[in-house]
Amino acid sequence: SGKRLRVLVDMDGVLADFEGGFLKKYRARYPTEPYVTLEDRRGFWVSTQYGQLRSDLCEKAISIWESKGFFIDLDPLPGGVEAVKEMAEMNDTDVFICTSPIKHYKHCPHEKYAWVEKHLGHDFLEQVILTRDKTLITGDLLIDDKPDILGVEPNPAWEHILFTACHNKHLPLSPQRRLLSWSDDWRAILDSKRQ
Ligand code: DGP
Repeated sequence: SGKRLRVLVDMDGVLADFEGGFLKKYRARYPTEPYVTLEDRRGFWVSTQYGQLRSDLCEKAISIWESKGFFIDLDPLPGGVEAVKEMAEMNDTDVFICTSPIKHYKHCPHEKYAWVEKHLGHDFLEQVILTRDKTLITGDLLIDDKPDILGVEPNPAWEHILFTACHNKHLPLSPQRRLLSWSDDWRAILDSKRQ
C-alpha cells in the first residue's frame, strides 16, 4: 500500500513504431535514395544520421514525419497497448502517455491524440501529456527510448527506464535501467517503485 504509483510512458519508439513507419514511408517516397536499415541505426535523431549519409537526406527525412498521416499511421509496437491498458487497471497506479510533439505542429499533435483514441480508446485521452520538456512532469517512472532526457529541471522526479530501440541497443554504458521490450518484466520495474 502507501501512495499511488505514477508511470509516464513515451509514445514514439515505445508504444508507436516511429522507426519502422519512417523507413517504410521514406523508401516509398524516395525509392532511389540511400537509406539506413534499422539494424544500422545509431543515435536518437534520424535526421542526423541521414544527414551524415548525404547532407540533402536530412531534409528529406524530416519531410516524412512532417507529412499528414505520418503519426496516425504508425503501427503499435508489440505488447505496448496491452501493457498500458493492464497498467491502467492496476490498483494504486496512474499511467500517463508523455510525448514530445515535433515543432511542425500542423498534423502531429492532432494525430497523436487520434492515435491514442484509436488504439487505447476515447477515455484514455484524459491521460495524454504533450510536452517538449519531460523534466517538468512529475512521476515515479518514465519509460522512454531516448537515452538523454534533459530539460530545465536538473533533478526530475522520475527514474528513467530506457526502452530498447534500434538506435539505442548498442549503447554500452547506459546509466538507466532498461526495458528490453514489452515482453520484458515491466511489472517488476513498477513493483520496485512501490512503497
Ligand atoms: P519523444 O519520443 O517523445 O522524445 O519525441 C521525439 C520526437 O522526435 C518523436 O516524434 C521522434 C521525432 N524525431 C526522431 N528523429 C528526429 C529528428 O531527427 N528530428 C526531429 N525534429 N524529430 C525527430
